[in-house]
Amino acid sequence: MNHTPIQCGPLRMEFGAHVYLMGVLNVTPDSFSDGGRHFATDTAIEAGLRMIGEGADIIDVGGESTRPGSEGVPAEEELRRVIPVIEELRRRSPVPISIDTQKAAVAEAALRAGANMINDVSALRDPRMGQVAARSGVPLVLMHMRGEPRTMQQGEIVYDDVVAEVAEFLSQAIERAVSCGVSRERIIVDPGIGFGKTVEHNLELIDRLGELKRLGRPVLVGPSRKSFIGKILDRPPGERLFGTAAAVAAAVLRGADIVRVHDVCEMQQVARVALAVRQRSLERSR
Ligand code: HH2
Repeated sequence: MNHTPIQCGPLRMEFGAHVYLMGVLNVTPDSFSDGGRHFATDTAIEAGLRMIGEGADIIDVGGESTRPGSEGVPAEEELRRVIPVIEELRRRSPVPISIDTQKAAVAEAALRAGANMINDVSALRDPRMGQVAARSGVPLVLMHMRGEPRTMQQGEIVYDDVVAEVAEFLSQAIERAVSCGVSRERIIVDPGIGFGKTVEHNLELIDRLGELKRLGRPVLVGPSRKSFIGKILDRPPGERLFGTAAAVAAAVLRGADIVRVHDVCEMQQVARVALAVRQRSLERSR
């Protein structure tokens, strides 16, 4: 499906013919795969610039880990972590910056500091987030999560039909955002790989991504180094590069428009080849 292009800072995102690479920049001490690595402002900025050099289309800056079991941090601490990084990246590069936050106050300050997109893994749980997104007019990512990070992987995780339930949740989230004044044309949806899901649920969501495309919005997928890959391969996060490549290729073949990844250089190659196969197959079916 070809969507109306979305303007994200200087980047005009034209879906269908492109897959966009969102580079993960966690300014946190405790993220599951790169926690602590970019916690100092300077190293975070360097990492962001490196990803830009490697071809990232968007840099997703986050100051709060959402790994299973994490407690969350106060807004002041999140701001202290992300704002200097956003300001400096903005000063040094025109590449769009996305703010990965569940808090309206953090999103607002990040936009003032130069961010161009809001990535809200809680899909507007903060009642003010919709207004902030509407007023700023930036693209908004709405993601599915079962419960909250502290508890999402606890107990038995049961869905009757995970894809149908995620699609229904996202459809309602879109309507909630639209009722706050967010333009439908600027919304991007995300099935939330690893957020309250078993290995099978994650695989099912990637395999049936086409059903989420029926929501009529571009789809972002974030499988990078996640634990379903670790469980399949029995490998720690630092050894999930090839597993991530397989998940990215599968997601792109099934229609992903944006992939959120840690390893920009490698995944850009993977995404481009998978996109070439996807386009070939579309041409043949025309
Ligand atoms: N995954 C994570 C964080 N933000 N945002 C979107 N839209 N989609 C995702 O799948 C997604 C996300 C979790 O991964 P990571 O940032 O690497 O880890 P942590 O939350 O521990 O910082």
